[in-house]
Amino acid sequence: MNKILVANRAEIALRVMRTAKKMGIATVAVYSEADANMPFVQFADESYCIGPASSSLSYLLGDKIIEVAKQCGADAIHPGYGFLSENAAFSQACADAGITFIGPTAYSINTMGSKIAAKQAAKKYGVPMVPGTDKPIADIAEAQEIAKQTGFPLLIKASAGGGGKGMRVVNHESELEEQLLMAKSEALNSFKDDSVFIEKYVASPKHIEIQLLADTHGNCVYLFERECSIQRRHQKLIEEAPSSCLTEDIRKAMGESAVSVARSCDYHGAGTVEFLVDEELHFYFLEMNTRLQVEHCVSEMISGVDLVEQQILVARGEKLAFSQDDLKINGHAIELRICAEDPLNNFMPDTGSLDVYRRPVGEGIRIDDGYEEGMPIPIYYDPMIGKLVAWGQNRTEAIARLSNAIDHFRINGIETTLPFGKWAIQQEAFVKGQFDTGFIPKYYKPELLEEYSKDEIELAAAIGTMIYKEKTMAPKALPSLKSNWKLRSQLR
Ligand code: MV4
Repeated sequence: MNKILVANRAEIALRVMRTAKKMGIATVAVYSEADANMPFVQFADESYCIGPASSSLSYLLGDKIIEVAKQCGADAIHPGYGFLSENAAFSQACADAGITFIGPTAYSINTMGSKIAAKQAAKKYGVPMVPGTDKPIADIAEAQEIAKQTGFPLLIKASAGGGGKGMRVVNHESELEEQLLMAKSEALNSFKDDSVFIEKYVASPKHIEIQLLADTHGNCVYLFERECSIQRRHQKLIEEAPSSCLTEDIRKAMGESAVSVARSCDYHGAGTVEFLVDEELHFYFLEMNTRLQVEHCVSEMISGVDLVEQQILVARGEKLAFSQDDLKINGHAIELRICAEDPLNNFMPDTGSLDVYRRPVGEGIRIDDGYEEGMPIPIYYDPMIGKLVAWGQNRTEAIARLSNAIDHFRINGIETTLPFGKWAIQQEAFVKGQFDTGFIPKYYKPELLEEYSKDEIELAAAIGTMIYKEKTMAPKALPSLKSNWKLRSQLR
């Protein structure tokens, strides 16, 4: 493997290219017209524009990207996350074109892409499941029969859904028929597949996922868990490794179950198995993500393994160079996603430019980002600017380092999730590690962030005074007081 084309953009494109360069492999960027000045385009050895800003006319054009790979002599394609990363047809098209897809086969993607097929495959390997069905619900009579076993509330989920899409809670028998019809029609509209299944509703679960690595020789290891319960609208905001609630026994049981899920679909490469964990620490298989995930960094930091490097080695056909017993958890890592979203306004995507963008530095701090100061955040794509990750010897040290790094991150020109992160990691429930997927709805109110912007308000007032003095005093008296600072309100 001599040249890798990265079929993605921004932070993950950079992340993949860094490892490729480290391994002495040449890199190719493909980019949209909106991304011409992005750091990943500059960083690549070669870059090709593949179309206009809209993803469907650029980053989602599999055939065009394969054509570019052929033309420039790339022998592999890394899809990153999102876009084409879990597209079975694209994995197959790469294989058919003689290009190595750095990811799983179409078979693995298809099996795990259908939640019903995934449950059927995993069940054969004895993976724990939420009580319910692993067959499409044919009619209301069948739904009523299943409801007798699960009780209420129950969940109707779309087989082609995932990540929270196409889920409906049914609280009472009387709503079942209506909800079933709605769920089916919604699934048909969204996914062109109206198959749905039913599960008992697990109240206030924790979301814990297991990072896996599998080679093409039948070896598979787990790189421990990530605690991802701090989410909003199925969008993760904070992830950490390890989880503070697992015992060694449960960690091992979950790891081994995750390996079974991988075996059930003949998996190779990096992948993640998601579990729901209830209050008694019972865990249940949810779904498998057949890609490198945004939050992979925390697993890298506690395991010392470069997951992209391993993806590349596996794609080359090499055997994993380590076994489960070689892997140990070292310290603790916490990641905050820095998104161009306004936590004071329902986390709505915020538009604008990074007028000021200064990264903190410090021991144990890793920043994976995709933009530089002065750049606009395009509206066409995911609003994530980057990720701030802190590692410490233990959870307390990781929290302290993350907190300090948030304080020293300067972003002006756009609202971000930084103040939310600062607030979240100071909450008693977070510090104690006693939280579940209900953390944000239970504790978060925008008003609570006000004290986190206080410093900024004071700073703005001080700058305002300075500008006022500059304007009113004799100009010659204060030649050095010219300020480049602008008030936030003027920037918006
Ligand atoms: C559930 C559940 C409760 N019971 N399944 C949401 C995303 C998708 N991967 C599955 N999800 C859930 N499935 C049963 N049987 C609750 C959720 C859920 C959730 C899961 C993980 C993280 C955040 C969540 C927020 C709301 C609901």
